[in-house]
Amino acid sequence: MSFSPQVEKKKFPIFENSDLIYLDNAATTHKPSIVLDTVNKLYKEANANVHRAIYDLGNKSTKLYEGSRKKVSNFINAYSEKEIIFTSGATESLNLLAYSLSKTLKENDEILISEMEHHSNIVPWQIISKNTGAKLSYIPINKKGELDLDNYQDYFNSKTKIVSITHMSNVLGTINPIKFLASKAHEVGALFIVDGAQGVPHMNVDLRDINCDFYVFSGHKMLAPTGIGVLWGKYNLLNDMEPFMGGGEMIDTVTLKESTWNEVPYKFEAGTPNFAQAVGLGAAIDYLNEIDITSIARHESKLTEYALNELRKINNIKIHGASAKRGGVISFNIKGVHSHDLAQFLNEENIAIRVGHHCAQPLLDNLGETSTARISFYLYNDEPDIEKFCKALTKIQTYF
Ligand code: 7TS
Repeated sequence: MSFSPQVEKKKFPIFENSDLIYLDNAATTHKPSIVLDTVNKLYKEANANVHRAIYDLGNKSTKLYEGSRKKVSNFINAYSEKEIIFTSGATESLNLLAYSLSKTLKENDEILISEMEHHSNIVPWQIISKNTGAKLSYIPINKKGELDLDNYQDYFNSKTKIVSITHMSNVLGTINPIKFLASKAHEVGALFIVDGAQGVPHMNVDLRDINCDFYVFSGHKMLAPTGIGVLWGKYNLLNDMEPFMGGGEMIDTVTLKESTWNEVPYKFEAGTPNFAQAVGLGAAIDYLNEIDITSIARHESKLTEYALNELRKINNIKIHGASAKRGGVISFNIKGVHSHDLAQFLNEENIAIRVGHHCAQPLLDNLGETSTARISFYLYNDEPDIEKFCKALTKIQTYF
């Protein structure tokens, strides 16, 4: 099935009566009317706290909230909706995992991540490494901007207990061989976590096929509201883990002496969850299913190929990363033009791109840069967006 980005774009109010060219989708995506309307409708017609109000309104909101959990579960082919934990985003999901799994770590155990991770998949592990004495190691990156797995045996060993790797780099667009990494982690008895913040929004994710143990992502990068994200984990693993936050709903009993925990997933959903945003995520998933995520992946792949060809025609440009397996994210620098000047100039033309270290400073260090310019696509971008963007880049060069 194919779709028209121009037709879809009309369903996003932010683009109404605007010539905005939005190329910062790795940071966050815009919301179609159906998502905004769904959230609005929930507040107007079904606003009551979930899992506690026993009047009609409460039943309605709870049903919608749990319905979203089912939609998420189907979207990523989880074994059961009980394995879907709603969090505020990928960052919270990763912190939850780092905190809860740290209870099983001993001094000299090893945690393995990579040099291309987003800070949210580095800093929580640095914190628990310090707290537990477990060693944090990094898979390096090769010249193409891929994980250097030539000597993977050096990284996966009997001390490795946790491996946590991004599905796709938010700077280079490199798509990592996560199925291979999952099997290598499991061969040494380690748990395998995938940071899917740049995965699920852009490609078909089948958790059973990947065979990872945990997978995390954020709703706002896939057309849903902010403040909602997902932690998926295998049920038995979640069941054995300690809760991250304490509070309402995550308990079974509380006495002055101690508390016992509710069952998974509620054990990990302390307090009033972001139920309106969760319902919005359900609407975003319906929308993505209607277009079909595989068509979106194909569209982004074509657009990336087109953009790379057009960018290569620009003088003095350095495009970072050259992996054959890449998604719709391109980072570059133009000699003689600071990336912040570039972004400001593009802003004058109503073109939105991100510049900076993209919360991936170790990766930027590896590239020998302190800042890059980055464009990232979604389903509503098209070739004319790229043409206008490249034309603006050429104009900037004559200016500087
Ligand atoms: N992991 C990856 C790979 C990401 O790209 C991001 C956000 C996160 C985790 C954290 O997601 P959050 O929703 O919890 O913040 N990446 C970006 C970015 O590239 N520009 O702004 C945010």
